[in-house]
Amino acid sequence: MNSQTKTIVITTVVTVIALVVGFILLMPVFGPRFMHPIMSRYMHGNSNSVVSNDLDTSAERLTNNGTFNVSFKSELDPITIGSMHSWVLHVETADGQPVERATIFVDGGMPEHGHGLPTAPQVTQDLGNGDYLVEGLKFQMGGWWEVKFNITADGTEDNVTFNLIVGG
Ligand SMILES: [Cu+2]
Repeated sequence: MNSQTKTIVITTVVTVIALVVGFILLMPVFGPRFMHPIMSRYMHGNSNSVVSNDLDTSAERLTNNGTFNVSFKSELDPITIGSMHSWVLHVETADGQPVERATIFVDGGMPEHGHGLPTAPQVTQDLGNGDYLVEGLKFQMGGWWEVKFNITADGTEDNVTFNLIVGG
């Protein structure tokens, strides 16, 4: 083989290796979004069995800094895929006193897929006695969802995350 052929072969091999290595390295960055439509069925089947063992899916949890004890009741039980519905969120102090006039923001998504909620749920009513109406919740696919609440009352802010397995 002459030197020109050698150069072409080496260049080709190096380019292919660079592309393969680059693709593998970038998978964690682009993987969840890129693969979502193609792989979602496989990932959901997979994620259900993986996360259900040690995931805390209780409907009552203490906020991250222990400020509030928060629980929810879903209008839909069990929660079905793709159904718009509401929750009633109940907020208490750590020692059980209802927290009224709180400011609450809702966020969430699917941690394993790197996407957020398909809707923008909001607290639309302070029902009194520490109860708040959360409207506009929807989970458009089965699997592990997180629903997060940012709660501020009497100048103290804290956060809580609920885990849901939608669609069993
Ligand atoms: Cu998803």
